[in-house]
Amino acid sequence: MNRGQNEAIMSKPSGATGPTSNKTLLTWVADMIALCQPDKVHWCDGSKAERDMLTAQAVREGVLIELNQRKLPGCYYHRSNPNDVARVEQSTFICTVDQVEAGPTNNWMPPKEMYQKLRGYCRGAMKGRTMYVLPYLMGPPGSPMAKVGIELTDSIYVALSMGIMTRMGTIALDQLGDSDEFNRGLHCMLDVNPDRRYIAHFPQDNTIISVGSNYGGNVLLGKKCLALRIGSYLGRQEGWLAEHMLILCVESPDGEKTYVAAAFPSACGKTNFAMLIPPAHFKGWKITTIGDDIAWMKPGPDGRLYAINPEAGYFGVVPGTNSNPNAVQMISRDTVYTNVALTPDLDVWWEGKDGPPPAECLDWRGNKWTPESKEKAAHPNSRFTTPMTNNPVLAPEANDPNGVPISAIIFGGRRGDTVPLVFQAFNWVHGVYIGATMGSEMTAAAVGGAGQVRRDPMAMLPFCGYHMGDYFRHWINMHRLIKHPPRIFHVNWFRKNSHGEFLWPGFGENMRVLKWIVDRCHGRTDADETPLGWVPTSKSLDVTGAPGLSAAALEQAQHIDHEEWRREVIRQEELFMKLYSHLPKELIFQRELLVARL
Ligand code: OXD
Ligand code: MN
Repeated sequence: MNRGQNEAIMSKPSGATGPTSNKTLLTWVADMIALCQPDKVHWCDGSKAERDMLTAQAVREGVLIELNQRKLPGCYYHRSNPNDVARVEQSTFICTVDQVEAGPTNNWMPPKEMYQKLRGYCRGAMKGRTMYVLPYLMGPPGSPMAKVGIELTDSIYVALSMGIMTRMGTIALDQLGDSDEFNRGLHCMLDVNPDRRYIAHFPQDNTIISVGSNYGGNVLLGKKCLALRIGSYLGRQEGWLAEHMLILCVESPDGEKTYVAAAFPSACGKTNFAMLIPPAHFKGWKITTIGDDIAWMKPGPDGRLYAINPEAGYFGVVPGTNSNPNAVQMISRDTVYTNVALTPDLDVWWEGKDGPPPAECLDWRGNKWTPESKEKAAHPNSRFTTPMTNNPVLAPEANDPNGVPISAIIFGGRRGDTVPLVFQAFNWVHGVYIGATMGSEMTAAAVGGAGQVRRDPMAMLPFCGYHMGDYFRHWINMHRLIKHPPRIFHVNWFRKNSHGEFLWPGFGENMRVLKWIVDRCHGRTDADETPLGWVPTSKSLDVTGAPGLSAAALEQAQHIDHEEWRREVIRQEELFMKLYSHLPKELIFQRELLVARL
């Protein structure tokens, strides 16, 4: 970008000017400028020159630290406010006119009241600051499923991160044209104070206002806010599904491609699974990634369910990444690291990273750390933000505007007990029941409660933008629109023995389960019927050469204990009671059938 152009977009705020003739957009931006009163307004075009300029500025301002460019070319380091390291579900609101629409699993406030409160916080909040106008596209360009959002933010970290996570800039304005159908997002950091932290969604206005935070999940508005909360609301109206799912392709040695979507709660290994490296035994098999966190799925003209990944980058949990060489390679360049530890030679470190710990470094808070320190050097929810094009196994289909046809949907939680390694639903409604009753131990991705088992239906508890009971109804209804529905499965990689050791080796070895799932989808492998669903026969799960997996451990990993399951059904009851008035009767029948089978 030359200097002249740059000055044009770094203009003094003057109402309705910008690199678009879209009147609705210009008017809305002008209104927000009048409200927030920034000193400058920068419309982002998404170019490389702009990125370089903003990165240099962020380094000058101390928002980013340039990492060792010899070891980590194009990589930068960010440390967040220590009070702002994860999603805050207690500050996340769905503001529909009628509280019933938001349902009992969401925080709610009437839109009028919330607008008033947040407009109060935003008034003059950008004085002395720059407002970045970020037009962004969720989905491949030209896709009929893609959506446009505009995020206004006073955070340069957000501007740079949205440039990685979405197709940001002119490309989005081109897709939008003169349409008034875009998500309106406003983000003001304020003083990053938990007492004035709100992530408020107004699904009826396709609007989001986020204040008081600078943590990705709260402020990269395309991700959880638009792609899931507002997306799920729009999906119900328009006949599609917005899901917290990775999308991967399993390619066989003879080139057969099977597409799989999988919903796991936050920080349960979705990114790792999406770029899994098959063990040597699976010579010629390949996994490629379409998406690592979010799937938008819509019935296609051939009666199959088609999925796109609306995102263009990955915002992943760093600790645990080094178990996957693809992921290690992916984050070795052009990546922003947040809240890991910083070594004296400007490298990054986290607990569990290969090699010895540094003799000394700065922890995620910026304090001196040595291996004797009691605290962790990296925050357990430290993150990388990296473009999907860095992924060595990125599927070319990630850019296909039509998406990919899904053959299998996998639900999975983190459960130390009760839940077997893998089972398959008897049919779609049974699959919806399995997804609806999913439980998982909470992780560091959200503030509070880590380790406790909670019901997390379809891994969407924190992300469903309307009544969860209506969401289940929408899932059941979708069946009518899909002539060839995906098969539905449940997995649990995290079951432990009585010594607290994992029974299943996990990581790349998950390919063994994936292969069984794919074979089931193509009707070419056997299964045994159990009360929970179909499970692999003793011969159909290929465990040849699985490291450290004894027959006894596998048996334990797959064991169904009827007593434990009776208790599990009682625990599921709590969520069902909460949703009772909107709970599809089909799910109550499924529950009765399960009890009868136990
Ligand atoms: C995420 C999350 O960041 O689920 O993807 O919290
Ligand atoms: Mn997620």
